[in-house]
Amino acid sequence: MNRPTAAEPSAHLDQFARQHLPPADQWPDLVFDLPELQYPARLNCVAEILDKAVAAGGGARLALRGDGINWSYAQLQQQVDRIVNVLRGPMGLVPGNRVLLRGANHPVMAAAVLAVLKAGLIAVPTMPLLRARELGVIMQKSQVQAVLCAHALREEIEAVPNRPERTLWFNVPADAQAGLAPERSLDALMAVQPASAAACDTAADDICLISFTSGTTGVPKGTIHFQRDVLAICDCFPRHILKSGAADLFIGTPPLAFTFGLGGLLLFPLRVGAAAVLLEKLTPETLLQAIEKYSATICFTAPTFYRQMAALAGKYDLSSLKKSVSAGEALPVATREAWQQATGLRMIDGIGATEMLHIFISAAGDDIHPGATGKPIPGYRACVLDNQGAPVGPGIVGRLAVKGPTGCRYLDDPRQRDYVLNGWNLTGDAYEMDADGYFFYRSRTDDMIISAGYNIAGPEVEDVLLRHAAVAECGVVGKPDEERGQIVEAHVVLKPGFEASAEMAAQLQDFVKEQIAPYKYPRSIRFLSSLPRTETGKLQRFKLRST
Ligand code: 3UK
Repeated sequence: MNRPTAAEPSAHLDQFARQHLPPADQWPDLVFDLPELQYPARLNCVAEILDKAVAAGGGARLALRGDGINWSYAQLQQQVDRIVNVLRGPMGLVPGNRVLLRGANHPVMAAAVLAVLKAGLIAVPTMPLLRARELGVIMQKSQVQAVLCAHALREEIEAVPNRPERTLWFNVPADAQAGLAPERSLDALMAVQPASAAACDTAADDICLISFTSGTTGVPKGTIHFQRDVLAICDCFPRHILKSGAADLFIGTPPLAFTFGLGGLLLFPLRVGAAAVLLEKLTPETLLQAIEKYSATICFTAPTFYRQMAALAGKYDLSSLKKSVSAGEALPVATREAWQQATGLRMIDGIGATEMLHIFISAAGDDIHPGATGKPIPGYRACVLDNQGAPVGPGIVGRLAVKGPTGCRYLDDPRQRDYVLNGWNLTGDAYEMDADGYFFYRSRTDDMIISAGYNIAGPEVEDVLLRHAAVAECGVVGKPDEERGQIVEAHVVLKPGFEASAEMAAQLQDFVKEQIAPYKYPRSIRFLSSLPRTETGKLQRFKLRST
C-alpha cells in the first residue's frame, strides 16, 4: 500500500506542511485499484483540468458563470495565470508556501484557488462565516504566509493579530479602489501581469490543500491533500456515479472552502469540460430561481435545502435539471420523497468527509435504495467495525470504516490516532450494512441516544416526524434523565399555519409511536422557530442538547 516515500522529488522549496504530516505508521492505507487512478509520478492538477482543456482546443467552451460573468476556459486560464504571476512576482511566494483564501462563491475566488494550486503553493480555504478568532487559529496552525481575501470580507481578516503582511484584496468595488494602495489590490496587480504562466512541476504527492474541518467542538483540524487527490476525487464519484459530461452546468450552495463545494462546483465540472455557476448567498428560493435562469443540469446542496426547495419547486421551470446531489448530513427518506414528488428527480445521496476530500459511499439511478446512503463507490471500499475493530456482518450497527485513493492525514494533530485504525479511516459515523452491501446511516457515533438501555438513533425519529404534515424541520437529541439515563427530545419547527401547543406535542408523539417502536418516541418535545445549523447545512446537535 502506498505510504509516504521520498522517491519522487518534491517541487516544494518550503517543506513545512510535508514535515507536519502524520508519522507513516498512522497513515490510512491508500488504494488505487482502478485504471483511471494510475497517476504519473509528476502532475499538476490544474494543468490537468484546465490547461489541457485549452490546449486540446476547448478554450472557447464556457467554464464559469457568475453574476454578470461568463468566462470561457481560455478566459479562466488567463485569470488564473495572472494570479499565478502575482503570487510568484510581487508576492514573492515559493512552492510549498501556504495561502489562506477567503471569499464567497464567485469566479474570482475559484480562479484564486486554482492559481494557488497551479503555482505549487498550498491552498488554505476558509468559510465566509468564520470570525477573526477562528481565522487566527487556522493561520497559526498552517503557518500561512499570505492571504487572498474578498474585499467584502476584509473585516475579520483585518481583526486577526499577526496576520501575514502579504494580504491582498480581490473584487474591490469601484468606490473603494481610490482608498486602497494598488499593491494591496489583487485586481490591480493582476491587470499588469502577463496572462500566461507555466504550471509548477509538482510531484503527484506534493501537498496542495489544507482543508480545515467544520468541526463543532475543539480546535479545527487541518486535513492535508495532495495534487493527485484532487484528480482522484474527480475520477471516482463524478465519473462513476454522477456520470457528468461536458454538456452539464453545475450549480449549488456549498462554499468553495468546503470540499463538497470545491469538488462539486469547480473541480468536477472542469475535469469533464463542463461549466459551473458560482453565486453567493443563495437561499432555497434564489437557488430555484437560478436553476431556471441558467438552465442548470446538476445541483449540489444539503438535505435541509432540498426539503425547503421541494415546497417551492412548483413555482419554477426546473425542466433543465437532470441530477441532484445531497451530502453533508443524512438525507431523510421524507425529504427524498418530497423532492422526487416535486421534481421527478431521484436524489443522489452521498456521504463524504473533509478528511476523505469528497464522497465515498453513494448510489444513483436504479441502484438507489431509499433509506440507504448507497454502496462504496468505485475506487473506495467500506466496512462496519465493532468497538474492538473487528468487522461485523449485515444487520449490526457499528463504526463506519473506509479506504480508497484519498484518506486522512491531519496536519500535526494527535487526533490522527482517532481517525485511522489499522489502515481504515473511521469517519465517526454509526452505520449498518445489509446483505446486499448497502450502507445505512444511523447517527454520528457520539450522538447515539441511550435511553433505558435502548440505543436510539436521532435521525430515525426525525425521519418519522418529518412525515407529519405540521413539521417543517426537526432535530432529535438525547436529554439527560435521572431515571432513564437519557430521554429522546425532539426540537420541532412547525410549518406556517400550525400552532405550538400541548395538543400538537401529543399528536406528534402519537404519530411517532404509530410508525416505529414506541420506546423511540420523543418524551420531550420543544418548539423552535429555527434550528441551529452550520454554514454547510449540518444540524448543530450540541446546541440543541445545551438548550
Ligand atoms: C456527515 C453524512 C449521512 C457524516 C462532505 C460531501 O460533509 C462533508 O464533510 P464534513 O467533514 O462532514 C463529514 C460528516 O458529515 N455526512 C456527510 N454526508 C452525509 N451523513 N449521509 C450523508 N450523505 O457524519 C460525515 O462523517 O463536513 C460531504 C463531500 C465532501 C465533504 N467534505
